[in-house]
Amino acid sequence: MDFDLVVRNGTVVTASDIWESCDIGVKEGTIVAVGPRLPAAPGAQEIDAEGAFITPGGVDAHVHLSQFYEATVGVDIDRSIITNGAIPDPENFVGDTFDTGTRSAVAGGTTTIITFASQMRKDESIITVIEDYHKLAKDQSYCDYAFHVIITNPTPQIVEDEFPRMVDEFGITSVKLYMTYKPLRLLDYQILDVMYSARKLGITTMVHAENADVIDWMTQHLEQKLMTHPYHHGTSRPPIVEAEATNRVICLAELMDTPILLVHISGGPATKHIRDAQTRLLPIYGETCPQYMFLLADSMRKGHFEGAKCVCSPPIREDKADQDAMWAGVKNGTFTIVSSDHAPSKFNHPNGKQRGLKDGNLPYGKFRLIPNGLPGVETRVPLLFSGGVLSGRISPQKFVEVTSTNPAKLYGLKKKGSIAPGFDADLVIWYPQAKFQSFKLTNEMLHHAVDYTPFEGIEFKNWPRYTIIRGKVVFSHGDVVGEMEYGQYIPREKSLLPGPRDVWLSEWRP
Ligand code: DUC
Ligand code: ZN
Ligand code: ZN
Ligand code: ZN
Repeated sequence: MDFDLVVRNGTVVTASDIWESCDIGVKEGTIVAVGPRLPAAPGAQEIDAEGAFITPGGVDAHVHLSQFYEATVGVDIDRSIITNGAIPDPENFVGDTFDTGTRSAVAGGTTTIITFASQMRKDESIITVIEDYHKLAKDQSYCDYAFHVIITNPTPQIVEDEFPRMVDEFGITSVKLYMTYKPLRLLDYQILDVMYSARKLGITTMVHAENADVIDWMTQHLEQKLMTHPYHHGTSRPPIVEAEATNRVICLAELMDTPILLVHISGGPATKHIRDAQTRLLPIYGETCPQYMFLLADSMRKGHFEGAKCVCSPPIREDKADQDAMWAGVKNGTFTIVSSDHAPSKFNHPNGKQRGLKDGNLPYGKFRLIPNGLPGVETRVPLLFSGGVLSGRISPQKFVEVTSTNPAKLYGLKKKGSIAPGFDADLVIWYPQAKFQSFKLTNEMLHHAVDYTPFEGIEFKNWPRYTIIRGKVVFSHGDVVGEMEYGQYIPREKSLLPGPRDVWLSEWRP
């Protein structure tokens, strides 16, 4: 057959199957054949997988690029000064823009990201926000990309008039909302406004579930006791804070009969609420992240301010039982997806200030002033492969399911997330295991624009050898060889996973 590319002799993994000695035939960026010894016409590019694993390109459904992070800091900010289109002060942005963030993505086997177009100003049209982010991303992305919209002010104009346009004109079928952070959070009343419209339109609502008042109260009392070291970021929001908000928003979603995804779940108690809801067949989905599977808070105690490198929300937990609950939740299906929540800022700012260390009076800073979020778009897939599959904790199929297939299905990326005819030829070819020399990660090996990784020193037993997007090699043997203009915007369909059940509480029916 006349293929453009044939990948030969791989161990091809999908979310359900493994085929050894398998070839993949690609024509015009699409997979057209999968099977043994595919006959290829001369002229086709050939890549020998040498028996190594071939997995679908990673789909990272939770990535922040070019996003103003000041709002995650515990101070009131004047949101009217913020615009998404222009970067007033790079220090106030997440560490990565589209070029560096997506370069990092492909170097770690991720071929599609879903990143956030974030409504910042109180009165801002989300159509303008989406257009602004399109400008930021256009010709600046090494990988394919799609958008979620963050809603911080769900006016009737937005939920009634702009949501339908968001779905129909832009192919955006998911929104994220926050239950915490003063400048971002929605009250329960507003969450219902979003859900009511989301249900009608087939939108999936992503929720950052933490109880804002508890966090504020705890933070204030910790500051009075001078417990302001970065480590105490976790003290200010123990697992029950996440569990309460998770349970509350599940109740709201049940009332509205609408699918939600609980983003970046970190603790066992919240996981249990999600599991219980799923057992009752509610369309409740869960996401966790590698930082909650691989890190524990103890490492944050070191140094005066070093712990700031691991400040994210929800926090990295101190109890191993929470970490174990993340792995159990991945294995038993409670977590539909594992995403990076890549939301970094530099540890050492160009202006000499350290990450959030804005109060020079305290040698260990104030955790309240540290922007929340970590880099991780490059390490997600290799961590799950090395620390999950090769360490015997999850099967190859489960790895594919949570890093690629499910995020594609959940968010309506119809041609992403599998290796089968008709799908985009987005592939990761790994090293043959016998040929791979394990190594310990250092930040210099990574391709983001951030000056640290929270996963420094972790051992990797494999790493993507080739990353291929729509039939084109974009990363090979440690080098990014793709071009920044190559990544395409992917308009999305509605979720392919189960949605509303048409079951109502009391006489309420919309
Ligand atoms: N939530 C995110 O999703 N990312 C970074 C910070 C946060 O709180
Ligand atoms: Zn969040
Ligand atoms: Zn302390
Ligand atoms: Zn996030």
